[in-house]
Amino acid sequence: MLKPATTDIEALKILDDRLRWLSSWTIHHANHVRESDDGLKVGGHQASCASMTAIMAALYFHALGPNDRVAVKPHAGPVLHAIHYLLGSQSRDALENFRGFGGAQSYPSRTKDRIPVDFSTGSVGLGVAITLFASLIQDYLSAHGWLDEQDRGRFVALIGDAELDEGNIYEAIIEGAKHDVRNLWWIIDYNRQSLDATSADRMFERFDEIFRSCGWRVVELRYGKRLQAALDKNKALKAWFEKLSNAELSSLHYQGGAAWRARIEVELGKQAVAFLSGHDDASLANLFTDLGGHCMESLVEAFDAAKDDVPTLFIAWTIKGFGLPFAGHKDNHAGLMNPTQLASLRDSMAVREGEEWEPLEGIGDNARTGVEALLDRTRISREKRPRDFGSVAVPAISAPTGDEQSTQAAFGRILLDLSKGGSDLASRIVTTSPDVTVSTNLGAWVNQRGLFRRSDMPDIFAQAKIASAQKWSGGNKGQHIELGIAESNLFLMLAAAGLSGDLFGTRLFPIGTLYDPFIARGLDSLNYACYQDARFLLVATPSGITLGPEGGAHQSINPPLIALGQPGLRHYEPAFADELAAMMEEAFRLIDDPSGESTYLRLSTRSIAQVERTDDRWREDAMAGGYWRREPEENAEAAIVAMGAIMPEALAAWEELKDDLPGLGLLSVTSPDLLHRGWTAAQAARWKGQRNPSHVEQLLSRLSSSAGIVTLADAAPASLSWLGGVLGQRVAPLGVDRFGQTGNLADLYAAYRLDGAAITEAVAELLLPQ
Ligand SMILES: Cc1ncc(C[n+]2csc(CCOP(=O)(O)OP(=O)(O)O)c2C)c(N)n1
Ligand SMILES: [Mg+2]
Repeated sequence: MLKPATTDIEALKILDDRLRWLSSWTIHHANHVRESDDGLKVGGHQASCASMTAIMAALYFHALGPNDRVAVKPHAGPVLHAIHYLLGSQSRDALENFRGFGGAQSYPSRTKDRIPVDFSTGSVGLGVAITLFASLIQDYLSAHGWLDEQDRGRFVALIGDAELDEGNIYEAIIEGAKHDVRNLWWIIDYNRQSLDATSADRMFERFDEIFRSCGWRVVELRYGKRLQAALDKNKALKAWFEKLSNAELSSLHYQGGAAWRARIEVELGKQAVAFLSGHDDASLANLFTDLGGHCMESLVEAFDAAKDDVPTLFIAWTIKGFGLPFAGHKDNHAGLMNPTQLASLRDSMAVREGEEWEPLEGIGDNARTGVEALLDRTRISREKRPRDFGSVAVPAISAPTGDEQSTQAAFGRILLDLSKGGSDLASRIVTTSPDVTVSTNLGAWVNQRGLFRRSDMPDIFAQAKIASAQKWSGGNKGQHIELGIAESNLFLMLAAAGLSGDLFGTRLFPIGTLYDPFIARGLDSLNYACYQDARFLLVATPSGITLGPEGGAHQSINPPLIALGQPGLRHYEPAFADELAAMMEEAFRLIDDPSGESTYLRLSTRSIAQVERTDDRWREDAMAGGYWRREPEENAEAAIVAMGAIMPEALAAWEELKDDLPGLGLLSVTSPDLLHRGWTAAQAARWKGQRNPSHVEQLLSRLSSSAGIVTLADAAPASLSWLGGVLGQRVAPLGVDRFGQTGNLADLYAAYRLDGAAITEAVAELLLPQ
């Protein structure tokens, strides 16, 4: 009778071959078989796929449970598609259309692929780190009673070794160590090659040390069973093998058995005679490719042995392009087999011509039953998780009272009120900040709701009765996750928390705060969060030169332009507290709306006189991107358009100029982003015959077609200058286009031309004959 374990190992080996074949074929088909209309190279990474088919076979068909979530090395996407193809959850159509419009995506995509993709990947390093934050969110949900024990899982990242150069990985593991992160498996496809060439040897065994010092278990899978046995028998051979540099090793793998023999003969002489005489060239090459990451027994053993929750780094040695003709060649990253090479791989895999897509093609009858049984038993989800986590009521949010307020202070007050209100929404808010909790006004919220820690953290200062405005104790019911100063981590945390519904079936409302200029520090992580449709509220404050004495290093200039070009993120910039309240309400609604998005609020520390409203009419327009703060007369010849914290200057200039310029309007822009989007969407709709003018067109059509507009923003002038393109009106854009400096507001606004004098000059230039 066969032992079941042996059967599984054999079946896994067969599946490893199937994955190597199907991933190679999918890429080949897209490049060499499918018709090309435009002659563009399609591309794909056969070598990067072949490198980790054994690892992925062992993982998906053996180790993963139904709740485990995986971030797949981006250029191994075709292997993931092949896995789902074998499981019946990926269609042949999608594979035939790999990298085509609507086909299987080049890099796994949560939103665009039809198979369940837990985390999108593409920008290397980020997919790795998001798993760590997702694991923290899992602990957060468990601690708050939102996730049952049986629904918890492990978070796995499949990593290219060159990804380890991305600094965001180390920022993440440092943060993870502080939070005692667990249930992580990071598996390195250690093929010692990157995109350009073989990787530097000098980091050898350094990665282990770095991870160990952050509390990780490191498991190195250097040799497969056969190679281990051979090297154990011959110490000289082992020592020699282990001294080979990455480049030497790869070049030998590429050259094959004869090259191994020649090198060993020269360098080991008598010490290796017996060893060499026991192998012909083919068996030598085969033996030396038996590295840990290609040895099914070693992989299964290692995964089986790591079932506790200690975060574990597996370093699985592999050969880039394993089993393919360019295995080990330093230039193989984007290498594609030619049709002859592909045909020979096909023959070696016993795949009949014409049957290339047949899932279990080439598997003999005896083995087939075992393979099918293993596929049946595979525990990963075959379907995308339904979006059925219900919706959360968003209560009306009212503006804090006070004649003079800054938007930053109002933000803190609104959160405090929410906290005291005790709504379902408030219990689902999780705040996070990279060491700027207090200075972005989250303090009062944290005093109410506490820091999140898996184990209790006393506030030592409070215990010692030292006076402080800030309570700083933590426990497992806390709702604020404090991060170190690493903005990339903030965005990855927002990404993970913002996917809590999709990943865990419970919607959280994540709010992250940071200083506006430091958005740029984590920009790719922010883009990454938006790319996979994570939902959150980003509050960036302080902002602009309105920050005054803090100076140029902290005064942001271009984030509104970043937001203008960032899909999935809505920029709002309020001037007054009531606008902010409406925006926060909208932002929460958008988090929960299946077709919503994330929101970026750009706030300020400048306290300004609030408006008295006589009605609510401004609100709808403000939420759409702008409203007339001072209505223009029909066909007015001039308007001031202003955004955010410099509204007092705009209002004062309006007062000053209104008598000389009858009918002068003052447009308050609350979101250049929304106005611009509406404008381009309306244009696109017009091409399809729909004639509804966009909000910005409606607003500006109140002015004469030759009107002059002065735009004013404490930001890059291009944030608003484009308004002139909407109806062809003339624009004088005021804003900040040089680095800021220290100073009081009057001095700074004068120096950077944001004051009344600048507005008057700009209006004059537009309207008076020169
Ligand atoms: C942030 C980022 N920079 C650059 C790239 C381009 N790129 C894609 S793969 C790669 C090298 C990958 O090497 P490795 O991680 O070792 O993967 P392998 O293909 O060897 O498995 C690079 C530089 C990218 N995808 N993301
Ligand atoms: Mg590599």
